[in-house]
Amino acid sequence: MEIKKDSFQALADLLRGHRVIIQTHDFPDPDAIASACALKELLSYKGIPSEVMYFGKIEKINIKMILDMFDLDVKDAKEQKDLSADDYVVTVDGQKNNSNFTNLIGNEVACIDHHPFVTDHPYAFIRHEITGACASIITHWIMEEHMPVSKELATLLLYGIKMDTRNFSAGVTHYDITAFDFLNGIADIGQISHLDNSVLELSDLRAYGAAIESISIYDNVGFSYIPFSCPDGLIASVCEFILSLSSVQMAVVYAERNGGLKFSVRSEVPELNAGKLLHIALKGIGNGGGHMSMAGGLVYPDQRKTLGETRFMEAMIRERILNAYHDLSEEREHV
Ligand SMILES: [Mn+2]
Repeated sequence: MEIKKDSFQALADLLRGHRVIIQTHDFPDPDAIASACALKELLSYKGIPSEVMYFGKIEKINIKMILDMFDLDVKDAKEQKDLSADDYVVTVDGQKNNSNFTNLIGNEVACIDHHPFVTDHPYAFIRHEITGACASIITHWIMEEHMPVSKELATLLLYGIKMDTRNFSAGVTHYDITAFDFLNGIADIGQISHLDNSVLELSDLRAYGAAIESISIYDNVGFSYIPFSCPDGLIASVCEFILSLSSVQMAVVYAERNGGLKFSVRSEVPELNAGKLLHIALKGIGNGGGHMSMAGGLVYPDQRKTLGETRFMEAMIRERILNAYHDLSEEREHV
């Protein structure tokens, strides 16, 4: 029997006999955690031990909850003193050289991902499928290998797929649906709704409160300032919340950060690149960048001082963003 180059069997053959590290991206989300932990179980089912690691931070409450709920062993790579160049690293839900993938000491031999393939790293094994969630790829492997699936594992995988496809509304393929169909019969739907209903920590409300207090809307752009430091994930969540206002098509939220300012932008303005906008807006006082619909950035501490006290700073930021907005809109009309 010929083994397909990107089959689970080919991956197992490659990894057998080596120390295996499954690496997620630096700020793992439910899809990354589900994919990595389910792969660990599948490998272990085939007699191959492995460890799941990330290099970054776990910030969101729902991630802390799934680690706890399903008793998952996910390690912080920064705390591992025994990593070696001989370790075989499998990058899951991302690729080596992605900006959110810190390079581990080990040898990246395999990649399993559902994002557009951009790396030129010479992986020995690649399983790439453009689909809604990476967890769907692992689920299909589990189905093909006839691995018995516990309620917990099915719940975790289903939650990963659900989160990465925004409740099956974004980027879903038939491949995700067949994975869902399989998991749905086993998973604990009560636990999924408990996770759905537990996205905020009490302390997060301070950030939401500050953002609501300071919100101002110019045209269809909503601005909010949070006068204290908070994690990137929380600023992004607040930004999505501001974007959910019907009168807002672009949300700009920024928070104090080590003497500077940390920015998050979310946009649903068609054909206007949020990354480009933030890059232009922060030129000379910091840096910014990102994608079409989401962007992040920083104002450097020495430049933050030159913006003056709060109300001047807020006005200055607004002006910079709106100018960049209008410049880009005009550019777009002249194409
Ligand atoms: Mn993903």
